[in-house]
Amino acid sequence: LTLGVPDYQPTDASLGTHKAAYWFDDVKFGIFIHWGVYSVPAWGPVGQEYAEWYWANMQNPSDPTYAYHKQTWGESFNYDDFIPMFTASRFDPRGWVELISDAGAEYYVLTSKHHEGFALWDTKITDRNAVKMGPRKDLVKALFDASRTYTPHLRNGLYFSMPEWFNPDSPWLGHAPRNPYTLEALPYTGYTAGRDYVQGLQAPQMRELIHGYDPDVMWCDIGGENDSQHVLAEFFNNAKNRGTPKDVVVNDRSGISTHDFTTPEYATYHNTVVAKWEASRGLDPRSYGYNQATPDNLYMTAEEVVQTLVDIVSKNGNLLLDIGPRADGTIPQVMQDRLRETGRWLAINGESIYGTTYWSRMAELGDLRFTVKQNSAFYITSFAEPGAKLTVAAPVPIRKGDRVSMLGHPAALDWEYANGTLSVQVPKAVRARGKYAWVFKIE
Ligand code: FUL
Repeated sequence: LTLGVPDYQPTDASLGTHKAAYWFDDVKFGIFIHWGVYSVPAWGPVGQEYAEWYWANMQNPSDPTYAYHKQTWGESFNYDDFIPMFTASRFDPRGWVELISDAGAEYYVLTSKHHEGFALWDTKITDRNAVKMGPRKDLVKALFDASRTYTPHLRNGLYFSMPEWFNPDSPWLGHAPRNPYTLEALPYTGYTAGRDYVQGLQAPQMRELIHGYDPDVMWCDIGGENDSQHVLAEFFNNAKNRGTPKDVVVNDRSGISTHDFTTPEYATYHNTVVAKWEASRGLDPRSYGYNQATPDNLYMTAEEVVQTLVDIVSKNGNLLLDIGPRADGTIPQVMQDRLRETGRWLAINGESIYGTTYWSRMAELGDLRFTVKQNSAFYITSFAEPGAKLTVAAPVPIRKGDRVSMLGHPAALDWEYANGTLSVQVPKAVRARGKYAWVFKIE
């Protein structure tokens, strides 16, 4: 008996039947990577603006980036003069994917092209790319190859900005590039003007990514003019019909209603949201791209990362945590430290995260969060170090004979459930083993 699954059609009705893949729900934790020409100036007002927005911000006289640029680089230094300085000379793709894996992340999403329009892959559509200029290397291929060789358990994702800021054919900001100080019109480096932006550049580039790199996640941004119905139907069908079929996902920013998950940005949902979602933010207090002005002590701590992850997962979300490598491809030490420390917590406590689902009864209770592994375990995570007794005034699904323990410590703990409250005895030697978030397992 052969039951064929029909191809997706480029219509809302057909694409609307696509759902987030099971693996996307299970993985919970991914690493976002913002890397591009903006990684050269790598600057923005600390805690206020995205450093990857440098090109747009340097054109706005009321933005601090305008004065910063003039002072640091001079009035005649145009954004595209940064391109040769984007060298990737110390880029170690194997080191990157191993770091991502050490962090306990199960997927990553690399900016294939941000709003600046500089493609990190070998696009044939425009010379404004990393093979023709700057690094002189296909950075997307290098990272995907490393991942497939050294960390094959990771899923590989690509961010793609639908519009481009100063591309003359995609006048997002209403004008072609110009020097903000002299107002002189500038060429858009590597680009031949005069084509239909969507059919001549955007859709063909997306097809190059889909067919040439076979991503698991397409993380589109901004939306706007698009041909996403056709492109996404191709993305889904390509995944379905390849030799070994796989399930891929797309976010909610491709300009059409089709999406597998929503994407709160430097924000989160405060209640359980049943439709799949993924929150993203940088380790930086307010930037995805590297901001060299941000002092280390303003980065998220490992404790904040762990608690943010647990909180999001308990409400049915994923966390896509961003790092911004430097222009030479090195990853600032503070980012590496935070990721590795998060990975150490996950190595012990990951079973309360991966492959779990939210507790339909409630999302949170003070410092407590809950996750469930269907038919096998119930997890209670405390953000505060418990005292001699952990008290949970909630109807947790516990039955006589169940075993309670704290992850990272083998001992079974004494417990009782009375008057709607669970009390677990937590000896000092047990709770002293925990850090950042103490996870109790009922099985
Ligand atoms: C936003 C962009 O404008 C930011 O620079 C960043 O890429 C974020 C993830 O999406 O819309």
